Amino acid sequence: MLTLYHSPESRSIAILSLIEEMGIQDWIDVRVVTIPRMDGSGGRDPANPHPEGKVPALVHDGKVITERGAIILHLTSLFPDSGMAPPVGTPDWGVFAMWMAWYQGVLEPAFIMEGAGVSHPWMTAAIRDHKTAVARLHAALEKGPWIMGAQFSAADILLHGPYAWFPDGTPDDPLIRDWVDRCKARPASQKIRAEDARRMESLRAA
Ligand SMILES: N[C@@H](CCC(=O)N[C@@H](CS)C(=O)NCC(=O)O)C(=O)O
Repeated sequence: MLTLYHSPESRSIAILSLIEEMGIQDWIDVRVVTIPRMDGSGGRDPANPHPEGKVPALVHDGKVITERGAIILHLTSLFPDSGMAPPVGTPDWGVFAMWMAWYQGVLEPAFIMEGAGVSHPWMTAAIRDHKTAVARLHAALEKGPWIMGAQFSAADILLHGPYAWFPDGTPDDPLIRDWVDRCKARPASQKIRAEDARRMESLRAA
């Protein structure tokens, strides 16, 4: 049994979009939980099994899986016919797994560091900076039109996320901006975002 813990308008929307793109909605029970929000609203939800009270959390037969990259690897491996990732064990799958790890370990931290105006030699040595990460994105998209090449994949869902949320933080690079727009224009993304906005409204009204 698979259960996804989700909170509206948060990082877990990437997993909802993935589920929609994969067409595996019938296999996953989605539970909406609250999280503490930056504006002081919300709060940790005792129903959420994430060890830090965050979202997303995927529970598979009692095992708790957190971190979007890991959840994406798990779901795309469990449902290999969905077309959202290369076949497990192929060189392309290795590249796909690389993008998952690179997002979590490099792109998002570098994006946050830039937004926070923080720089430190230890951070720069370990993860470089947003500009360097953007150069890598640009190089992948030059071969594009998607991160993995000709085919849209879960790598696009994960990697375009911060730019979809924070347009002001999106690099002034037509290749990247057009890619973000293409990701946002996907019917699955539009549907999930509209549903999520409604969920957020009812949460605020509650
Ligand atoms: N590294 C995690 C980050 C998860 C995360 O930070 N989620 C935010 C939502 S956008 C959250 O749950 N925040 C609530 C909190 O900080 O307690 C991932 O990629 O899944």
